[in-house]
Amino acid sequence: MERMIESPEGRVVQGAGMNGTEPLMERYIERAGLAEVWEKVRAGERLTFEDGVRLYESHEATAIGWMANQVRERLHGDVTYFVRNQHINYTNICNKDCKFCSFYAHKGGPTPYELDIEAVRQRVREHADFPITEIHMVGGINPRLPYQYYLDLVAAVKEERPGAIVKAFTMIELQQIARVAKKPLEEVLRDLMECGLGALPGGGAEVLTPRVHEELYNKKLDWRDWLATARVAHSMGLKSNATMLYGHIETLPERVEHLLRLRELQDETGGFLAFIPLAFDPQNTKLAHVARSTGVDDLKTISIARLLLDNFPHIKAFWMMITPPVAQLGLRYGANDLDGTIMNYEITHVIDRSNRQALTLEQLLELVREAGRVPVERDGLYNVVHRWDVEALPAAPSPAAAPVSLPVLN
Ligand code: V47
Repeated sequence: MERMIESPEGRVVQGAGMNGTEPLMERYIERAGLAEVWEKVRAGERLTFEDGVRLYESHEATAIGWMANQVRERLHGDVTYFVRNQHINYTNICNKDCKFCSFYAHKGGPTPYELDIEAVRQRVREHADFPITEIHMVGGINPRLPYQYYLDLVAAVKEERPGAIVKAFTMIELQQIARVAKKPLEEVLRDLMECGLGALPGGGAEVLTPRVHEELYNKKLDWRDWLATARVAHSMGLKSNATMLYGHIETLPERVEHLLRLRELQDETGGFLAFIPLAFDPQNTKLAHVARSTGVDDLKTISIARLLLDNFPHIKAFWMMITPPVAQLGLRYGANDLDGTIMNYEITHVIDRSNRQALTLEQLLELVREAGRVPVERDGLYNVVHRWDVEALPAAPSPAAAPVSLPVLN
């Protein structure tokens, strides 16, 4: 059965099974014991918790990836988003002691730092010649920072980069800001939005189950409070992302539980833009003995997210965590976004020994095109900045320019 479906880009795209591979793949999927799941995916029916666990327990990554790719193509065709963005981590001082974290300052770990507003401005100015359209800013829970610091931080970045979306503060940071402000969360969000806050990143969700919370990050928000904070932000019109930190102590059913909790909130608010699976990097953490996730697990996690999160428009293959080659493959396993140039990432270190902290526009375009996809540059809210299938790459790096304002797609 073929279906015509409206994509988030507002285009009508062909339904599953239009590329001629369906009969072959269906036989393979049946042999893999996933026929029932495929029937539902094909019919656009919602998958259950049991379906999610069955997918995770299957070793047939190619079958799972193919199904996820059908859904990805239904929604987005070949369109693959990326963003020219910059990450800024304003402090690594944190009182939460999460066992999976190597970023926060502690004895024998990184030296503590706290960027003052001028230093943050300077970071933004370092890339003044580059047309960045998203500034992603997060930091540790640093009890020394007063309310005014956060307001000044957002206002300063917005002033330096008026054309960019300031995507800042995870749910736990927002709760900390409300605590130091001694104001209700709604009021704090309103103040931050007035200063220029445009969206929220997806961090801090970790694995939204009581056991993982208790064992790894019990000083941070638990699943109920993380979701409750996101609910308030969404109700005020702020879009956010959601992540899952996988590949440590969590079980496969716990991953599914996490995804379904996100799906339930998305049904209620529609406020999530993208889901980003974050592969755990054990180096220099209290879980240094844990083996790093494999390429198969990274790809399956992208695919299963695409299949279970039927109400999330975007699934991101975050190249920094899984390496550019695996992220590129992810574009055929359900992902429709690669994140972006990043510029500098301090939470973890890139895992392919290249010590890479950034990708150039040319590298991103090549990754996308080589995967047979169409690169579309977006801003932090998925407004289209430029379709790179219609114009050749300029010979010299493009000059700094504010993106033209195009309609919000989601
Ligand atoms: O919340 C911490 C994770 C997150 C480690 O919204 C670790 O577009 C791996 O949320 N190994 C911050 N991950 C990063 C984040 C993010 C990244 C990219 C895009 C977006 C988005 C959001 O990093 C933290 C935590 O879950 N993290 N330690 C680690 N050792």
